[in-house]
This record gives sequence, structure tokens and C-alpha cells, in this order.
Amino acid sequence: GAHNRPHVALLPSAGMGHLTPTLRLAASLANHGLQVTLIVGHPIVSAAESKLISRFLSAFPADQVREKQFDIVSVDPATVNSKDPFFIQREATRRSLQILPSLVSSLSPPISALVSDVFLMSPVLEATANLKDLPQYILFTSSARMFSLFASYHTFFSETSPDFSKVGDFIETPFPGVVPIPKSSLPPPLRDPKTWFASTFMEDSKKLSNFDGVLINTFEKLESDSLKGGKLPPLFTVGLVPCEFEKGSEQGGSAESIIKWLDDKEPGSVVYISFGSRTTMMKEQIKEMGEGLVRSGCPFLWVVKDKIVDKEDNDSLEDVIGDAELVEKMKEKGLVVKEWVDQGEVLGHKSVGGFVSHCGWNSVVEAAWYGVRLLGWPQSGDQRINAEVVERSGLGVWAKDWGWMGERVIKGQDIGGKIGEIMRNDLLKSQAEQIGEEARKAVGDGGSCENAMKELIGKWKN
Ligand code: BUP
Repeated sequence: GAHNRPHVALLPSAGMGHLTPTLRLAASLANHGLQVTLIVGHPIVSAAESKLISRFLSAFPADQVREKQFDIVSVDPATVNSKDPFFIQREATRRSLQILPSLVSSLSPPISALVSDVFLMSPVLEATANLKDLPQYILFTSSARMFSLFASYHTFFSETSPDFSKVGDFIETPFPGVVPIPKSSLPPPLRDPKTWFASTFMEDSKKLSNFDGVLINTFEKLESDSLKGGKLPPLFTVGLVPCEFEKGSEQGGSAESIIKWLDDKEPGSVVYISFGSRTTMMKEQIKEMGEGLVRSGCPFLWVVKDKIVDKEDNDSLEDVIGDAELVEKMKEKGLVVKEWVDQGEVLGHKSVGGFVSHCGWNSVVEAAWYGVRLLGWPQSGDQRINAEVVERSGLGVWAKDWGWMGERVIKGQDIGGKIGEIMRNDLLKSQAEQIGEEARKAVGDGGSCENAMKELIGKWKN
């Protein structure tokens, strides 16, 4: 019957950091023989997201993968408590999801499960309240360590006294194995229960039990302590690896020239620098970063960003760096680009040996997957908590005294020094390589991620 080939619907949230893991999950499910429908709200915020969705859709035949579109109502940004376009999109999506029940019922064959991005969990629950029989899952797009904080967040406050000062310097989650979380690593908005972010966290974490399971992109060797069990709903550690469809190497395109540039470098010699799809740096910090890269003495590939949304970005590289002399100096050893690069392809390139990262979770797992050691420079949100995972696992180290984004300007000398340290550190190199091997085992036949995926699929067959 139809249920021997389950049909699953996936609902991503806005931003590449959310879309990418959803599409990797979709690809993995399709490759395991399932039929997948991707539910996409239009209009889409960034060009990078639109391109990735089309590449994904054209990589699979329509009997494996389909897109189902819905309209996102436009909201008055003044009614949203943020200026971040991705956040505004999330809010607009929330206000547009009443369509979900009819959309879901229109899918044929009927779906065995709906997997939604954690950022949409409350609106999805509300909208689907009458679809009682629909198995529902969450894709948690950060670390299991961050999940432990999320799942227990509501227990740290009493309803009558939402006072975080009563919480000690370290936060103990109720879950076995999870190393206490330093209060200083908490995303700043989560330290004040009165913020929008904190109250959403509090409400959402109480509702987790309404779901049948949570999918997390992680694996045993990376987060053994946070995966000791005891969590409800059950966690499924699905390994979401970079896919072929993400490659955008059009003939003669910039992607191709980046790879050519890398091809000429010594194995393991290049340091790659990227702070993800939505972190922008202050002008002054961009300059110091450039100076630091020159001082490090290593060949470097730097993806520089000063606008949140790519469509709004028309500045030249010289404008962004703001120092023609520095641009010239950097050309000797480095390649600086402003456009989207296929990070999976870069990290997988034999010349790349180190990664300076903001520790967005996707970037961390990609570094782990390719066994590239990492210097973490967390900027906001969950990134310090992820950086702690990096250090505990042995994948890398992180700059603990560089502050949160924009707090102060870190000097080129300090940046160059730290980069030199990780690039010369052979112990770190071999630890990272070992994690890469473990990652491959985890997604291979009989590995823990592959087993988790099979267990999920097994449930969806019944
Ligand atoms: Br920039 C950039 N190429 O040029 P994170 C990013 N990426 O492939 P974020 C590229 O975007 P959140 C580029 O490989 C990763 O899969 C990168 O996700 C890819 O950070 C993704 O690392 C970025 O989780 O998202 O963008 O800050 O805010 O959700 O953490």
C-alpha cells in the first residue's frame, strides 16, 4: 500500500541556516525512498534561498520531491519587534499559517508526518490543533546542548518571580550528561525573561511534549554528553550532510574560480573565514579582521558580509573593506569574496585546514563532517553554546574573551595570533580529522545517525 512508501511534508523557516538543514533532510529522506513535499512560503526573503530551492527541486524527479507553495501575508514591520528581515518573515509566516490544515489535507497521497522547523513550532501547533492524528516532528536547527537549554528553559523561572538573578553562574539542566551552561554563554535575550525571545522560549519549551519527536543534526562523537537520553519527546540524531545539489559551480562562475584558487595551495594550508548567512560585521572590525588575516601569514579565503540580505548588497569589495591599501595587501596571500560560496565544497577541499567561524550550528557540523579544525568567534544567539561543543569535542577552540558581536573591536594582532595558533596546532588537526571520520561512520551503514533515520522511517511506515 501507499504507506510502504511514506510521504512526508517539511516546513522550513526563513534564512539559509534553516533552509539548508531542511533541504538536506529532504534529500536524505528522498534518497531513502520516501516521497517528500517541501512547503514553501512565498515571497522568499533572500536570493540565496530562492536559488537553493530551485537547485534542490531540479535535482529530484517530481515523484520523489515536490514543492507546495503558500502565500505569506505582508506585515507592517512596525508591528514586529525586530528589524531583522528574517525575523519579520518568521512573524509574517506565523500570521499566514492558518492555511496549513487545508494545505496538508490536499497532499496526495496523505502524509505520514509533518516536520516543522522549531522556529515555527507554536504557530504550527495552533494551526493544526484539529489534525489530531497527524504525527508531528520538530527539526531543531542547533546543537543538542542548545536543545537541552531550550527544553528546560521554562523550569528556570517561577511564574510569580521571573527573576534570572536567582539562577547561579552555571545553569544545570535536568538532563543527564549535559555539562552545566555558563550563564555568560546564554544568548543575551534569554537572560531577561521579559524579552520576546525569552517568553517565546518559555512557552514553546512547554509544548514540546505535543510532538512525536525532535530531529537534530548531530552525532555521538560531537555531543556524547548531551545525548545521554532522558529527553522527551525522543531525539533522533539525523546526520545532515552537504549535498550535491548545493553546488553552484556554473562554468566560469566565481565558484569555479574560488576552487581553482584553492587547487593551487598546499594541502591543509588555507584558513577559511565566514560568519554565516546573517551575521554582519562593523566596518572597523572588518578592517581589523583583514589586518589579522594578513598577519596570520596563512593563505586565506574570506567571505565578508556587511548586509543581512543579499539582494540589498550592491557594494564593491573596496567599499566593504573601506581601505584600498589593505585590499591590495590581502591579495598577496588571500582571496576575499562577497558572494555566496558553497561552504561544503570549500570545507571539503584538501587545501583548507582551518575555519574561523561564528559557530552557527550548520557551520560547526560541516566543519566536523570535513574534519576541519575550528576557531570559534561566537557573535550572538546560540553560538557560544555551540562553541562550547566545539571545544569539548576537540574539534577546535574558541575566543572566550572577545565579547559578543559589536561589544568591542578585536585587534588584528590578536586575530592573527589566534589563527596562527590553530593552524600550527597538530594535535587539534588530528583531533578534527578523527571527528570527521566518526561523522562519516555515523551516517554510514549501521552508524548512529543512519540508524536514527531508519527508526524514524520505520515509524512513518506504520
Ligand atoms: Br555566508 C555562507 N555559503 O557563503 P549557520 C553560508 N553558507 O554555503 P547562520 C554557504 O549557510 P543561523 C556562504 O555552509 C551553512 O550551511 C553554510 O548556517 C552556508 O549560520 C549555512 O552556520 C549557514 O548555522 O544561521 O547563517 O548564522 O542564524 O540559523 O545560525
